[in-house]
Amino acid sequence: MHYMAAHGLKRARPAELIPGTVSVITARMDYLPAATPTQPGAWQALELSRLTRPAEGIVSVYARGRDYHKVLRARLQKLGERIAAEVGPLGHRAFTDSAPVLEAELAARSGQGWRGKHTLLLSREAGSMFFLGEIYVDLALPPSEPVTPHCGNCHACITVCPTQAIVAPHRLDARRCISYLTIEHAGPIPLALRPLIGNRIYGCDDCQLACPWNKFAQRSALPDFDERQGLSGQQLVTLFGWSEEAFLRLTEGSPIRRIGHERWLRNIAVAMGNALRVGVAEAAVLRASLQARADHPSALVREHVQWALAQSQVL
Ligand code: B12
Ligand code: SF4
Ligand code: SF4
Repeated sequence: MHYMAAHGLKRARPAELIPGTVSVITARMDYLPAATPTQPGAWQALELSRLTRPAEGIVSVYARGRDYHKVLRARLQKLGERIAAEVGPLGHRAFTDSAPVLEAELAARSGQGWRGKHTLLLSREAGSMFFLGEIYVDLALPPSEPVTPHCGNCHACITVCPTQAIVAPHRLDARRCISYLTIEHAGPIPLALRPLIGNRIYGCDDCQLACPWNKFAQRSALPDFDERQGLSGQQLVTLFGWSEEAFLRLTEGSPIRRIGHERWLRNIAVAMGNALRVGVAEAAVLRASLQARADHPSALVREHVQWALAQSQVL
């Protein structure tokens, strides 16, 4: 994530990124798939139950459908054009995680919600299961007001975090966060953190699953975030068996594609090692599947496979 340091204060100063910017229009877009159970608390219970099946891989909810960068940015760009059609010539640029922009902070200051203790933006109407995006415009708009925070004495997200990555309220040590380790981090996953990752193979939702406000999380109005076949409830051995060609085909248009086949195998090997350590009925199949990748051309994959195989001997 060195791009964050590289851009320095440009991230906090919109007019340095896009000269002429005087206002920022912020937006949030819900992403729970349409098929998510509607009873209060039911979707979190369903997601948490996946943690009790260690031979299954968990892909975080936001990544099971189409890549949000494309979906949200295209819609914001269209919105900018429609505003321009109404108000006359308008300089406008849409972003969603596509430029050095402090999205959560802009959203908080403009009243989309408050920053939860897990650092994400949170709203009384929609929990935190939404993406953020914005349009930088060269038009002076009346500013909207921030909302009051509603975390109170709750610290459920801090307590539940498997790696204790939320080191204090509103402070995240990204180096410990499973989302960082499985998505952004390129090298070997630190040994001490591997057992804590469990069966999470892409991203992590735990701090959001624990959050009481997420009983108000909303379903997406779009089909784009509907789950793709094979991305949830899937056995680790099946996902580990994907060839590079299958990985590229099955993750076309999905955010997962960005991590590449090598990191995909690295992540799944960690989850397989964790399943072997806790002892699962599928142990023999898991070991055979790992053995089949023991000579993989990537040293990174080989090392994680060796680690995973060694886990069955720990007890
Ligand atoms: C880097 C990044 C990560 C990193 C670090 C996360 C973090 N909390 O910092 C990692 C890889 C760990 C990560 C994980 C996730 N991420 Co992320 N991530 C980002 C990204 C690209 C930048 C965030 C960032 O700048 N962090 C750096 C810290 C230091 O900044 P900050 O806490 O926001 O702000 C502090 C400082 O900037 C300072 N500050 C504020 N204003 C100013 C002004 C000035 C002048 C100065 C000097 C300082 C300052 O005070 C703030 C409070 O301490 C944003 C998109 C974006 N461009 O904003 C998405 C984003 C935050 N992620 C998102 C999501 C969905 C996730 C995950 C849920 C994905 C998943 N399921 O695995 C997890 C959640 C983990 C968590 N608890 O945060 C969404 C959040 C939506 C929401 N509801 O809030 C975002 C907004 C992407 C999007 N467009 O929707 N992410
Ligand atoms: S995403 Fe997971 S690892 Fe990261 S802070 Fe939240 S609970 Fe912790
Ligand atoms: S779990 Fe509790 S402390 Fe954490 S963000 Fe939600 S309400 Fe705030």
